[in-house]
Amino acid sequence: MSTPFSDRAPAYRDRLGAVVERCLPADDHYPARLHAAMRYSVDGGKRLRALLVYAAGEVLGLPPEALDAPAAAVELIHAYSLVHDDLPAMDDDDLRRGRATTHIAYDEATAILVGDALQALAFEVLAADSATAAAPTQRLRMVALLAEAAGSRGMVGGQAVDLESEGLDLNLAELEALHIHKTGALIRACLRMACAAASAASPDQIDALDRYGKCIGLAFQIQDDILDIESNAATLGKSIGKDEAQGKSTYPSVMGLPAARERAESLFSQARAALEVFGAAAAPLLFLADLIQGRDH
Ligand code: GRG
Repeated sequence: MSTPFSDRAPAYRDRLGAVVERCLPADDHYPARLHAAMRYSVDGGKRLRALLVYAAGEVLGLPPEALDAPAAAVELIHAYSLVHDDLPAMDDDDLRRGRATTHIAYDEATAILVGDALQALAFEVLAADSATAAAPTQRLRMVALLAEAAGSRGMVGGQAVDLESEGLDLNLAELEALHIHKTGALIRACLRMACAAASAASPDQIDALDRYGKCIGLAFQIQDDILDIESNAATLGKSIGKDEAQGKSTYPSVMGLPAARERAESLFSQARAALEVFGAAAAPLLFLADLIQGRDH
């Protein structure tokens, strides 16, 4: 690819939007209100996880048609996690992606069902989206990878520990384990699913992308902790200062703001270094490391 990935990122976001739109039942499809609420919940967002899937695919020499299902599936899982995280029983938030959270715009029961249905849809898309060019064995591998990352040994497990830990002072190792599960696992799965779609990926390449995903995933959450203190609701599109209000341990609270920044910077450097095996072909993922590192929301 001769043009920089930054030029193609908007087209990938549009592509992802079209894939999701194709996979979501129409707003007037029975039951209409649930489908409208699902669409409402998936709309917006930076689509960073989908971009990671497409960028990793480019690095591995894959066409986007091979990656549409995993890109859409990870965004559907991510959207479900945000809807459930915002519920009164969890983070109890009324603002997400710059507008009312799903349980405020609709109601709590609908928001629970939206999350349930988005999760099921993610696996349906991976298994059966006929427009995606993937062999049955590749789809099966992607289903297993996403299920592990989203479930109790990944994101849901991290969320459970996060809720149990409110009001407790976690040490750094405990906090890191929580973040690696809650946020890191799904981000890491983006890279792992792209590898699953690439039958020619070597063990070295798979290992390099996994190390990149692990570092980016943890750095992403440390940044989130920092933005929760330093940003504002208008920029973030969600409430701020919640970690402290809920008595949550964060990187800044455990190690101080300057050390938290240094830790994130070091992880971004490690992520970039992991890509050396790809030479110039690593450019799309290097761009995303810059984009994520420089994000303000
Ligand atoms: C409720 C099962 C369940 C899981 C929740 C990921 C998560 C686990 C909760 C989200 C809480 C949160 C705000 C975590 C910080 C990291 C994060 C996932 C931020 C949101 O991701 P972005 O910035 O969001 O990529 P957009 O809206 O751009 O897609």
